[in-house]
Amino acid sequence: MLVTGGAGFIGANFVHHTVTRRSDFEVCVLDALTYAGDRDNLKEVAHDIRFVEGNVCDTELVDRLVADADVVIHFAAESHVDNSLRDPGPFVRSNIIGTYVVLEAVRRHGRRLHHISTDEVFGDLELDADDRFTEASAYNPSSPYSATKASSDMLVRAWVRSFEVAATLSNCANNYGPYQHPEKFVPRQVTHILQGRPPRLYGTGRNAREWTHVEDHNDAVHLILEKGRIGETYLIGSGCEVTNKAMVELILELMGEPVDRYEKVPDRPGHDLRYANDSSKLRNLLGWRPRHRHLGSGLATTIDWYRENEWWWKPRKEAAELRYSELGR
Ligand code: NAD
Ligand code: TDX
Repeated sequence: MLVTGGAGFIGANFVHHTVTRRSDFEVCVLDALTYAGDRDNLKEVAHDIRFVEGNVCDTELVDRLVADADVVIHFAAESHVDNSLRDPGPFVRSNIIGTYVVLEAVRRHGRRLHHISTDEVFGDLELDADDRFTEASAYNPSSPYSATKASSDMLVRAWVRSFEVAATLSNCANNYGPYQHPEKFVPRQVTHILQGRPPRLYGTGRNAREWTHVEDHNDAVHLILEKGRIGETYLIGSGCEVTNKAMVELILELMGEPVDRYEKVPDRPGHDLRYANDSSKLRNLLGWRPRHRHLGSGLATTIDWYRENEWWWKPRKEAAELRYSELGR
């Protein structure tokens, strides 16, 4: 199994999951080790995998690694909306060109591909409504990040239809869990609190997200690999939808702080209002059930992980906060 982006947050958790639960797979990770990827994230499984430092845009390298694999899981991407607003270039290169390079290699060698994507490709939903994205929702991305992820999905769909590439796709809601970069919402707030600083809430805090534990995301990816139908898309979401304000309050409460001890900061330009996935296709056809159905307990173990792994997040946080200070957020 070739795992692109396997040194990032979700990819590294996927590699841990695969090594510990699926001894039938030999895992090779391809990762460019951008600011978001680190071999530290794979330290515990370093002896069980092959690691190749390289870029998914490198045609020759990707061709060689895909030739050696039976199946490719494509996580590699630039993943942070705020960074895409500062500089969209790396997003266009890694997310669009990178996916094109992977697709062409998979086509040449007749390999199975699973493409990892996001619910952000559908744009956003109205606040205070109860509708959800489905596999049939129209693509309507808002940010440079989501536009490049939408482009990558479109490429995968076209390669399935035109070249009969054996690919499946999944679009997951917001993830949380260990090894998530402190630029992202949950680890940013948790590590702020651990440093005695108030969390930072964008705009009104009414924007809502559906929070899915990374282990549940990765369970779904393995299920789709085993039982998914080629060419199909599956939406992944826990059903735990909360406003950002409620999420900050929950984190503060779990960490024993007053729930109003947060700061409001200027909003993200073009900030998507609400995301929520209807994952009934995945639940009904493939039998997926999230293990972490209770947001409070999933968050509590995640908070513990950050409490115990300051060595991991501290240097990353300093760099991320420098980028945020330039944006006034
Ligand atoms: P991340 O930023 O933590 O990790 C991305 C990894 O990809 C890093 O290890 C990085 O070094 C690597 N990478 C980036 N560009 C590369 C390139 N050109 N060549 C090789 N490697 C490269 O991201 P994440 O949160 O783990 O997201 C992984 C995937 O899941 C992405 O495709 C993202 O769009 C998708 N996704 C993320 C979420 C979420 O909440 N984080 C939700 C849904 C979907
Ligand atoms: O400090 C913050 N304060 C705040 O209010 C940060 C970092 C974020 N926010 C808000 C913005 C969003 O409404 O919290 C929400 C979550 O923010 P992010 O963690 O940046 O996630 P989001 O923009 O929703 O995108 C995430 O989910 C979908 C991932 O980063 C994407 O990779 C994934 O595709």
